[in-house]
Parts: sequence; C-alpha cells; structure tokens
Amino acid sequence: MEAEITRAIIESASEEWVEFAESDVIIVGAGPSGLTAAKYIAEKGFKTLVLERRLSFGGGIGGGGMLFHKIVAETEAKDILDDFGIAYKERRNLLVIDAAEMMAKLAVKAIDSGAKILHGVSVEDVIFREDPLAVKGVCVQWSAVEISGLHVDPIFLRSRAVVDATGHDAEVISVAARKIPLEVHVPGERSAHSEVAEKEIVEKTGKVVKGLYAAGMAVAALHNLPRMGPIFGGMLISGKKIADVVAEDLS
Ligand code: 48F
Repeated sequence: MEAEITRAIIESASEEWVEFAESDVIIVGAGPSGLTAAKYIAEKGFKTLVLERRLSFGGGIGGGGMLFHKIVAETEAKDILDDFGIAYKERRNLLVIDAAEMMAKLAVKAIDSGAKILHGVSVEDVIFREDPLAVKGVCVQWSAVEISGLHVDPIFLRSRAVVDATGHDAEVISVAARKIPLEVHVPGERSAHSEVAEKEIVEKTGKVVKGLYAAGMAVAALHNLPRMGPIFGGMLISGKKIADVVAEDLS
C-alpha cells in the first residue's frame, strides 16, 4: 500500500509536469488578477498554467481590510463577480464581498475553466530570446528550496505568453528588467489614491514586451501608479483585460 501511494502521487504529478513543460500561457501568481486572468484565458481554449509560491489561493484577498474579513469592489466589477458566482451586498456605492468566498470561488472557476494551478512553486527568472526580443517562458523552483536558501538550479517551463500577476513587487518583470535588455524599469508603486489607482491600473494593463504581460498590482509597480488598498474591482477587471490582450496576441 505505502509504495503504491508513492507511485500514484509521483507518476501522476510527473505526467502533468511533463505535459506542462510547454503551455500557451503561464500566469505567475494566484491572486485576484491572476485567477481572473486564468479563468478567462483557459475558457478560450488556451493551455493555461498558474504558478503560485504559496500553498494557498487569493494573494492579498484573504487579509481583507486589515484582517476584517470583507473587501470591496466598484459596481463596474459586477459582471465579473456574477461570472464567478461571487455574492456581494451594495453599501455606500460599493460592493461588499466576503474575502473567503472570493478566494474560493475565483480558484474554483479558474480550475473548472481548465487552468492548472501548481502551488509551492516560485518563478525566479524568465527564458528569453533576442532578435527579436521575446520572453519564452520561466525558470521555476520549489518555494521550499527558495526559502531554504539552498543553491539548487531551477528547471524551465516554456510558454507563448507569461503574465506577471505577482502583485506589489512585479517580481517577474523586475527580474527581467534587471537581467535582459527589456528597456523597462520597475520604479514601484506610489502611496494610496484609490480611485486613480483602480482606473489607471486597468488602463495600463497589457503587454510589456513580446511574450510578457502585466496584470493587477504588478502594473502599478511597473508604471509608478498609486496603490488602492482593499478595493478589488480593478484587480478583477485587469485580469479580464489581460486575458483578452493575450488571447488576441496568441490567436
Ligand atoms: O498580491 P496579489 O494578491 O496580487 P494582485 O492579483 O492583487 C493585489 C491585491 O491582492 C491587493 C491590492 C489591490 O486590491 O492592493 O494587494 O495584483 O497576489 C500575488 C500572488 O503572486 C504570488 C504571491 O504569493 C501571491 O499569491 N507570487 C508573488 N511572486 C511570485 C508568486 C513568484 N515569483 N512566483 C510565484 N508566485
């Protein structure tokens, strides 16, 4: 029995790692923008892989607003919340949402749409080619190895598109900006100005360089936009927008 447990786990996990050695789209980060992007990209028929450093879903959702278990969204996000079956109550011209429900339902719909989510995996670098400059995938490492500080070489996952949905640090774009001639730099986000941030992040959501895209708070870090606090409509709308942009580029 014990040996069969080991074989069953390692055989099936290995089969999927081999299958996902090449994907259409890799989304880095299973926060609100990444999971929203995953659902809409996967349901368009693209082979979609989400890589998440932690062993959980939702990124910054779970902390609510300073650990109060609610978050808010603008009414513009209603259609997306409805697509995901996420309940909301209208209050003070905002939609109030239960943080646990939002994390769970974003993940369920992303998975049901066909996206594969791998937990405990960190993206530490990108694969690139020059002439023309393009990002072709990512270098990945177990998060446990990353945390341990052991020197272990990563392995590679190729894809036609990589979406940086890593949040405030824009980790994928930052490493690319340091290590390849991207001609972008990542100045980081500005202090809070909620309504401006919500609007401008959606506006600036898009392609960084061929094969590399930004969604969610990574867009704020890339374009020096303000943060917005525990209001999440912009994250969902940004995730949906990047799905359309990527789908159009890959079609
Ligand atoms: O931070 P996060 O929730 O990003 P987001 O989708 O949403 C931001 C909001 O939560 C909030 C806000 C706006 O309302 O201000 O902060 O932009 O989720 C990012 C996810 O990416 C994972 C990280 O663990 C988190 O779950 N992540 C970050 N870097 C890496 C990563 C990496 N290098 N490899 C894998 N996962």
